[in-house]
Amino acid sequence: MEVTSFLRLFFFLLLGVILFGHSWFPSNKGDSVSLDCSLNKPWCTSKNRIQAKSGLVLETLEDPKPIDHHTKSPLHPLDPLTLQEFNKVRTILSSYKPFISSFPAIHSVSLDEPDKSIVLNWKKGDPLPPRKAFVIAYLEAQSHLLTLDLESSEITNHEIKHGSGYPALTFEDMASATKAPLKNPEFIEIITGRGVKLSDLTCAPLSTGWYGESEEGRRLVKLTCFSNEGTVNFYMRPIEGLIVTVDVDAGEVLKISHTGRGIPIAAATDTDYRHSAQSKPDEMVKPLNPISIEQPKGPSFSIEDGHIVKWANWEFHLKPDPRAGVIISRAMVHDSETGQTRSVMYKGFTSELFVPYMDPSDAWYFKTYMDAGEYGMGVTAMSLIPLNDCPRHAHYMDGVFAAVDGKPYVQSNMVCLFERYAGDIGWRHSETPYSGMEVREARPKVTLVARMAASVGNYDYIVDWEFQTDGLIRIKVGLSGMLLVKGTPLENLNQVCSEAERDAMTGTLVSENLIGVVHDHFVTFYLDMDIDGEDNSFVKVHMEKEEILPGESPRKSYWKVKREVGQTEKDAQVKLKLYDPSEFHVVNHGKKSRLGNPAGYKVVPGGTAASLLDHHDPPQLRASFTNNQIWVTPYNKSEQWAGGLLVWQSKGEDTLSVWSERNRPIDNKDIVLWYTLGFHHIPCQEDFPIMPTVSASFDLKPVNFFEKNPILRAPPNVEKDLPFCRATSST
Ligand SMILES: *[C@@H]1O[C@H](CO)[C@@H](O)[C@H](O)[C@H]1NC(C)=O
Ligand SMILES: [Cu+2]
Repeated sequence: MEVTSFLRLFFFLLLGVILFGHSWFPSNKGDSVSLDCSLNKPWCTSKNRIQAKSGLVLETLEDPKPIDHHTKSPLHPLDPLTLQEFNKVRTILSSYKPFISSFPAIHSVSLDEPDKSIVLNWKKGDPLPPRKAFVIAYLEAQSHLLTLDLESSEITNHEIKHGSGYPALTFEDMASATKAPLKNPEFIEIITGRGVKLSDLTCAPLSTGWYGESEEGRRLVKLTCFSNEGTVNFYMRPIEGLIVTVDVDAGEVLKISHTGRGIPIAAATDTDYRHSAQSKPDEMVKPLNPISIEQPKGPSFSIEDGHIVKWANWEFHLKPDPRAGVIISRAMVHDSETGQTRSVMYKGFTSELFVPYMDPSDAWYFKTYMDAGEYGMGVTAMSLIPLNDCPRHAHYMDGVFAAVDGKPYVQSNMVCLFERYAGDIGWRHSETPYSGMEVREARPKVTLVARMAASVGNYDYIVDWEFQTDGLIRIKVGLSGMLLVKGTPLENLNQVCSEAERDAMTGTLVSENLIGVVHDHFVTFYLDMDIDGEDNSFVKVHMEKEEILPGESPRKSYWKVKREVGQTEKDAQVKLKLYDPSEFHVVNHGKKSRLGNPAGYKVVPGGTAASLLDHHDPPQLRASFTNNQIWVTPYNKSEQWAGGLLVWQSKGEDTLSVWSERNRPIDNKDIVLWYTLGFHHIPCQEDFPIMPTVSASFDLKPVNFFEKNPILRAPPNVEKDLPFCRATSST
C-alpha cells in the first residue's frame, strides 16, 4: 500500500494525461446546440464528417488509423528508430560481452544521424545510409556511450564517459528514489508529525544540480513531498521544509533536512483544476459559443513517408525525440520566383532548459533544473488532447522511445501538426481618400504549426514551430501547469509585520499559506542554419547613432547601419542591448540576390530575459550557455546539447560556453546559431491553482532571401470559398 502511494507521483508525473486526460474535458456530445448548414454545404454537419455529395464521399475527418509501429520501416536517413530497430538494439546489447553478466540501465536510445554530407546528398529512392543507434547506458556507476551499427549488428564505438554529469533520470530511477524513505523511521515520524497520512503522500524526485564535493560521485535526487489528500493538485499542498536526499543507486536515504516544522500544509480547497471537480459552472461569465476553424477540403499539408511535411511553400522533416521533444530537419522553402527549393535550416530543436528558483534556503537552493538533459522534453510529453491541445484537423504523430530495459514503447499522439488561421493579417493596404484611389487589399495569414507539450513534473512547456508562407519561422514556448510553491504560515500580507519579514519572502503570496517563489525559465534552441547551402556567415547589423554638425541639416542626429561579419566565435557572443541595438543575420555571401544582397535569415529576438545570477554561482556555471542570448559555433556533430551531453549533476565542463571559448573561425563556414528565450517569472494570484499559459517567441525571418514579397500573389479570401455552420435550434 505504501509503495503504491509513493508510486503515485510517478503516475501523476508521467502518465497523468494518459490516465486522466479524457476526464479532464467535457465531452462535446450532448451539446444543446445543433448545427445546421444554412448554406446547404454538404461538408458541414454536426458529425464533423464530410458527407457524400451525390453518392461521392469527399473525405472523412475522423482520426486516421493509428500507425502500426510493428511494421513501420525507416524511409528517410533522418527517420527516428523504429520499433524493430529498438528491438535490434536490445538484442545487440544483450549479447555484447561487457553486458552479458549484467544488462545496463538504458537511459537513451536514438538514431545516430548519418553525417550531414550523406544526408544532403541522399535523394528519395536512394538506398538508406547504414542505420546506426546511439545509446546512453549506465552500469556500475559508469556512463557508457555506445554506437551500434544495425546492419552489421556491431558495436562500432564504446566509450566510458569520465568527468561530471550523469544521463537523464529514468522513470525507474524516479520510482525507486521516491520509495527510498518508506522504511526510514525518522521520515515516517516527520510525515505523521506534520499531520499527513502515508497513504496521502506524494514525493517528487528533484534533480539536485551541483553544489560541491559532498554531492559528487553518486547519483542523487532530493525528494520534496506533498499531501495529495483531497486533490490531484498535490503541488499546492507542499510539506514545506522537508528535503530527503536519496542515493538513487543504493536506494538509500542519505540525509533528511527538516526545517519546516510548524509550517502548515495549505488546504486542498480550490486546488483541483479538473473540469469535473468544479463545483458549479461559472455563472458570472457568459460561456463562449463553440468555436473551431472549418476546412471543408481538409488541411493543406501532407505528410509523406511518415515524417516529411509539405505545406504551402515549405518542406521539412519532423520527428519526435526523447530529449529535445521534436526535431525539425532539412527545412526548405520553395521559391516561387525561381522554382527552386532552397535550404533554410538543416536542424532545429530545443537543446536545453534552465529553470533556477530564487530562494537560497536549505529546502530550495538546489532547485535549478535542466529539464531536457535531466528529465527529457520528449519522454515527458504525454499524448495531446484533441480539440484542446490542438484544433480540429490536426495530424498526430507518435514517439517511439526506449524504456530502461531497452524495450521500446509508443508515446502516442505526442506531436501534432495543424494549420492555424488565427484571424491575423498576412499583408494589407487601403488608400485614404486624398489619393483619389479606391484600393482595399488584405490577405489572411494562415500558418502551419508543429506542437508538443512536455509535462516536466509540475510545469508544462508547449513548444511550437510555426511556419509562415512569407518564409518566417516562429518558435514559441508556452508555460503552463503548476507553480512550484513554498509553504508559509502567512495567510495574508497584513501578517507581515516588519521589513525583514517582507524581505524573507522569496515570492508572491498566491494563496493562503503558499508563496509562489520567483524564478526564471531559459529555453535554449539549437539552430543549424544552412541558408542556400552550408557555408554561411554571421553578421551583426549594428545601428549606430550619428551626430550632425550644426548647419549641415535641421536634424541633430540619425542612425545608420554598420555591418560587422563575425570572424570567430567570440564575435558572436551576444548580449542583447535595448539602447545599443543590432540585427543578427545569417547570410550566404556566395548567394546574392538580383540586386547583390546576400541571401539571409535573421534571428529576431523575443523573450529577452537574461540570467541575473553571478557567473560563478554553481547553477550558472552549469548553465553558462545562458550567459549570452545568442552564440554561433562552427558545426560539430558532437556539440548539440547546450548544457552538455550528460547534465544531471554536471559541473558545466561540456557546455556551449566552453566550446565557444575556443574561439574557432565562423566566417563562411557551416555554422550553428543558438538562441535562448528567457522568462523572468514573478508569480501572481492568477497562477493559482494552475497557470494560464504565458508565452514568448522568437523568429527566423528572411532578409533579402526572396527577390520580393513572396506572398504577393496569394489570393484573398472570398465568401463563396468559406462555408460555415450556424446554430439553428436549442434542445
Ligand atoms: C567537436 O566537439 C568536441 C566536443 O566539444 C570536441 O572535443 C572536438 O574537438 C570538436 N571538434 C572540432 C573540430 O572542433
Ligand atoms: Cu515559471
